[in-house]
Amino acid sequence: MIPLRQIWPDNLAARYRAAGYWRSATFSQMLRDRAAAHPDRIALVGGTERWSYAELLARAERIAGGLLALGLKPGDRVVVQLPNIPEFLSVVFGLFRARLIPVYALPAHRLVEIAHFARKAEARGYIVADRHDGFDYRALADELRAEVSAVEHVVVAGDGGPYRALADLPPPAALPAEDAAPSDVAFLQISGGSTGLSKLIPRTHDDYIYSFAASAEICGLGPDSVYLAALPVAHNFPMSSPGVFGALHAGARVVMSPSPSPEVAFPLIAREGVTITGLVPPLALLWLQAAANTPHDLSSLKVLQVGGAKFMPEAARRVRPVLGCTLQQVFGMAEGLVNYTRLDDPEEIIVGTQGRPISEADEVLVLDDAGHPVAEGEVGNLLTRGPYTIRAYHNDDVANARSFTPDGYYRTGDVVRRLPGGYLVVQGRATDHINRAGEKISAEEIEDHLQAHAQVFDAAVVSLPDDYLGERSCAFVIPAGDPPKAAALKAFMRGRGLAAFKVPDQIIFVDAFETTAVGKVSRKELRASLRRRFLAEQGTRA
Ligand code: AMP
Ligand code: DBH
Repeated sequence: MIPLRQIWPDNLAARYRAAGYWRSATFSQMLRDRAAAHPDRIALVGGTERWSYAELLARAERIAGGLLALGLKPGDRVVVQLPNIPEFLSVVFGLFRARLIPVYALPAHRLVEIAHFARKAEARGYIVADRHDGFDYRALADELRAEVSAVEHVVVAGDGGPYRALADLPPPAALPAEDAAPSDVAFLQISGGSTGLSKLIPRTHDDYIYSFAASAEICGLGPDSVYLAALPVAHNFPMSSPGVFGALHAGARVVMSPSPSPEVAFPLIAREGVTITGLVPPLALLWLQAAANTPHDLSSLKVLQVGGAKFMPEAARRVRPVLGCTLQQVFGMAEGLVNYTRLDDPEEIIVGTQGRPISEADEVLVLDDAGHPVAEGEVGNLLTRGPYTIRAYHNDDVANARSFTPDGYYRTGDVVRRLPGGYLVVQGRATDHINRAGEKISAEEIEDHLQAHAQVFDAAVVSLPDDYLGERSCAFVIPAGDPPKAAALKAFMRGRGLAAFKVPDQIIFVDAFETTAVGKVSRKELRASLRRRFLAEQGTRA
């Protein structure tokens, strides 16, 4: 197995420890400490379950022993694909306790993505829910095992069907006596995949605990806070900014919402007295609309976080008057750097910026295309390094060469302006991915799948502005002979086992792509020119 590591230069690691950013703690230790300090406090609410801190710990330890008894060995990687159910947390804390490595997949992922994660991480296990949102994950497990035979162990939260149910693990094996080292990689998070397939992001106990503990402080979490996990909790934002881990670190309560829709989330906010939650912009718009005349009492909500994609100032301005709470903009990435507007920032900052970094140790560069720093307030490429930003992806030399500078900065691909005080305004991005309601889609990956269709000669995928999604995906397709029906092409894409959010929202057939005098255009220029021409035509028609 390719070893998991995340290495900062010695001098910086020493500085991060000396400054107290890295606290020499591990996930297992954190949960043990909290369970010892306040065993009976409710940690987690979901469905009909209400677990105290002591109960969460006991369940995690039982799962840890059971997974080892199945034959998984410390160091093995396990793909975890669970929706927002309490078992998400008992499973991942169980994996940490057994020194197994979770690889976080989203419920929306399908065979293409899961097989990619399993291969890249060399996973031996796969933990899923039985069903969620009308989809049977046990069937996906069948397909995965047929494709990636190294995945020997499947465990199912709920009805196991042909597989082992989580509630029916074998009698526990002895747990490892030694805890992981704080500098060890704790899990693999998933990047949105700006070029090609998603990359695996190794995060250490030290760096991740720092990021969510510091986030919890910035977000004002304490023992009386109630955090609603509305977005899929495997995503880095609801996991760690401050997310479910930040909430548990603060001794607060986590409420799992099975869906982010107002119909499901509003009654939970009222019933559980939720004080803070996080949304992507399209959902925030939906909540603003629904909150205007809801029978549910939302007055407990103090902070609404919005991030994952740019929240436009006009919408941002409405949060306080409509919901009666503070907006917090969050601009983060699974690779590390997270920016927040602070709760007591002036309204112009909260509405008009995407916040400033968590840490005074976050190093932020805003550079022009030649690599020179731009003046304050000018637009440039955002690069960063710091105590919780990775130095390398797992098992991906090509991406590493592209995404990191020789002195260890992560090239975020985001184009920003930096204002006085370090506040960032996201202006756009340098790479060609689509940010569809916070889900990042690689143009390249989708073009590859389109080209696999017999009636597709060539395809270019671009983002188009969308009132609701922020951006939607549009595929320009040159047919090979008779064009296929757009609906058939979409069905073909779904049939390839792709997450549904990656299926192009719109397909436009064209006869040819323009070429320059040289007869050759870079994909990037081609996409830009297709987008420009389409928007210009729309403009003239409107
Ligand atoms: P990932 O690297 O897949 O975790 O995706 C992180 C990316 O999401 C960032 O690099 C940004 O492009 C985008 N993003 C996250 N939050 C925001 C935000 N508040 N405004 C604009 N873009 C955002
Ligand atoms: O989009 C993201 O990846 C994101 C957004 C907000 C993120 O990873 C985060 C906060 O931590």
